[in-house]
Amino acid sequence: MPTDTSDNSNHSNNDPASGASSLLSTVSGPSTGTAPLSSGSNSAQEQLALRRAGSAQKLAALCPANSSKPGEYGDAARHPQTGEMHLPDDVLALASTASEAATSAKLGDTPAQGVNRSIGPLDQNRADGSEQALSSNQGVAIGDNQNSLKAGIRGPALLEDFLLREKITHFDHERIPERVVHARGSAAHGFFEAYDDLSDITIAAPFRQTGKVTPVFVRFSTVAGERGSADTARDVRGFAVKFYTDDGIWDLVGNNMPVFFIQDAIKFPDLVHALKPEPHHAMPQASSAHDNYWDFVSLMPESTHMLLWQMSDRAIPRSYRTMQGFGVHTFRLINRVGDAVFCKFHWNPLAGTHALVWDEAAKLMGADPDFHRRDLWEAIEQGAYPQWELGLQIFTEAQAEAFDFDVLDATKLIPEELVPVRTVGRMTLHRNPDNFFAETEQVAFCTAHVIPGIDFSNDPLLQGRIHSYVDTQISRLGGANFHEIPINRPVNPLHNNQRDGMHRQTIHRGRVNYEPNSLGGGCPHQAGHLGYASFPAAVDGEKLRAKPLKFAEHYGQARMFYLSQTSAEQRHIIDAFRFELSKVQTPAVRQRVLANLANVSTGLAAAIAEGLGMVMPPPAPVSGLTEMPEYAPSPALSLTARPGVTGILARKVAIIVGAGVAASAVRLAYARLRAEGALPRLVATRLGRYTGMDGEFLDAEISFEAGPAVYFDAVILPDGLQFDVRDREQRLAEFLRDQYRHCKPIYAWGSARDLLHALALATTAQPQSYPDDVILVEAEQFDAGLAAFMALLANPRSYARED
Ligand code: HDE
Repeated sequence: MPTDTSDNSNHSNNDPASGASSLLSTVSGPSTGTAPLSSGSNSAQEQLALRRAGSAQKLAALCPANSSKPGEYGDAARHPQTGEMHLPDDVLALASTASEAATSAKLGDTPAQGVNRSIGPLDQNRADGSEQALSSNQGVAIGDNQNSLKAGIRGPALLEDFLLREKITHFDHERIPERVVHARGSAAHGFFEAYDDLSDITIAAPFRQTGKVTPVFVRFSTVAGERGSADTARDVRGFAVKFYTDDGIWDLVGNNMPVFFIQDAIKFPDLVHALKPEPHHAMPQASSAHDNYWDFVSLMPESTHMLLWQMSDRAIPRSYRTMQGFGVHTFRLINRVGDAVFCKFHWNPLAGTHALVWDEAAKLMGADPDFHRRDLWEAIEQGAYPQWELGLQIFTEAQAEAFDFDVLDATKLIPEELVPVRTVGRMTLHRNPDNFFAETEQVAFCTAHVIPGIDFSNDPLLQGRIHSYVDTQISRLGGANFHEIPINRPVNPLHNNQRDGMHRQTIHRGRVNYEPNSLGGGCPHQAGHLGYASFPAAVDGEKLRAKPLKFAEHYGQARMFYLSQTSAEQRHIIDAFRFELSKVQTPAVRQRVLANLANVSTGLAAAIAEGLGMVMPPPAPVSGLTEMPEYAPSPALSLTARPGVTGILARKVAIIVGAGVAASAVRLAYARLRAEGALPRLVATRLGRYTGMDGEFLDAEISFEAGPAVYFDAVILPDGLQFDVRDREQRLAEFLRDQYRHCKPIYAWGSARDLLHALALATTAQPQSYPDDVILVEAEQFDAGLAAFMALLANPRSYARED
């Protein structure tokens, strides 16, 4: 007859006759919960087993049935309940083992209840070897790191050399698969501060109170190139932000352009195959300038808008610090009472939006493939912390329906004139990673990582991304436990019943790894209304593969973008198309691109055709399913709309020095630039000490070979500077020509003006204004000239010289 054991809560911890010997076995116990035989005096071990079993029984008995069940069905399920939870009366009730009180240097303390010690600050994973000796991965001190173990001094190496083998084996496995896109990237730590309390709009933790600070880790990247490719390639830039919020990880995985090439995730592998190096010869690296790419995009007219962004100066940013970021898709924000609004995310750099010019970007690929990585690193080391403001475009579903375009179509943006951007906070990057691999390489961004208050829209691109990112981390980071890599762990406690798998780090206490349970007191229990709840958007319709009609219009916003650019920006777009298409070898592909662009602007298409020596084809047929809306130009789409507010902070200035220059004035200029956060450097033909005209000396910091013109945002030529006759390669002349060609401010005073005249880079001796950003002044006007130069430097580059 079955015995009811539910009343065995009096299974006393110290009752010597309560079945201890049975409990020392791992199978079966007395049906009554009491011992069939008593030894009379229980050992310490038996007493622990009794305590554990007794308290487990008590805990399990608190849950005679699953009280949550009825709430899982029908309307009741709309409001998930908090799971039932009970506390044990004895910590041993939840222990894996009755022996958990045994401690050692390895085991640490007795486990604490309800605590996940594997998360928390990264300190627990940082290692610093200073003042330490070398050791093996097993902690054995290494006496000799120079010689392998040999049989005789000239003899063969021995298989038994476990130190050699451990070291080489680890080395053999140092590389992991690179990201299939966005392989090349750089990252930094920082924090986000909320300007306002947005809880009326969203319960998302970073926006819950004014001044709320949330740690972030941000990775910037290019898309096409491999891990070692050059930073300044023409490309879209990734702008991925991981927020370590009080409510878990939120990843806003965006780009520096607000639209995308395709409308449905199912086309992403095609796009990336076409973009990446061609499969037969694996060329070109980090470049879209090849047949496959233009073949594909010209057959996908929905990419036209994004192509204009990609051919614009946005695709060659001056720095990661000077580009915008966008969440691209429409997301949802949800408040406490469950109301939802739609939202687009914008990051606006306080340093302003600045770009390179193409010739400069191309030269930088050779001179410094790490240009953006170095720039980010150096800015942070210097204390010139990169900052962005976060802006939200908030709109309702009803508003969205009235737009000419579909907000679920990622090839369209919402003009700021239509829905203004509300600034809600600021992000500051203030710490470089300790270790590139552990942090920047192993960070795993996933669009599926959302927190309460943030939800998806039905954008078919976003829907596919929700799957892709988690999936890719599993192969890239070697298994399902990538969330346990320190950089990926949340800062809030995390408890669930997921277990095992490759490289599992967490050591779970207790035997319960399922829910519902009574043996674990029901824990970890479901969070109910405090947990994540998807917005109950209504879904209706047939199961089908199709796009909404508004998705069928591809040119209106491309035209808006083009018309919103300054004439210099438009010229750069034309030049970029000419360059890219000149590298395409199949005339029919070039033809198709032109035919698509003819629908955007005949002027644009004709200018490109002219550069390619082609006759303009007729415009590509349009679907006609949706009228092309007439958008007014949107000034916010020009890079000039955001000059920035941080002045000359982190701008790099070359001060060319040599024997006989006005050294005291150079020192003054250097100090003034530093005082305002710029990074001046003394550049010369060769390193060493130069004595100036006034007897002061200057130590050159970098030579022309190591610091070519493309490294610098501007150049200063001091009085007394001359061409070095020994410099047969004319490096100073080349330096100045590049500075001039790349439209950067130039300041020369006194006799140094002659250098520019000699190179025909300046026409007037002393213009009153500086229309082409070349400042030439007499020696006595050094101060005024420097002030004018610093004012120019604080502004965006002027492209007047190109006209
Ligand atoms: Fe990504 N994308 N993507 N993407 N993406 C990846 O995830 C993918 C898209 C973006 O610094 C991959 O971890 C699909 C749009 C950034 O680590 C992968 C689709 C936007 C990063 C992936 C898109 C992005 C990635 C490759 C179409 C802008 C780098 C490695 C549906 C909003 C994040 C990885 C970092 C990386 C898939 C389209 C941004 C394969 C399927 C649109 C910034 O999962």
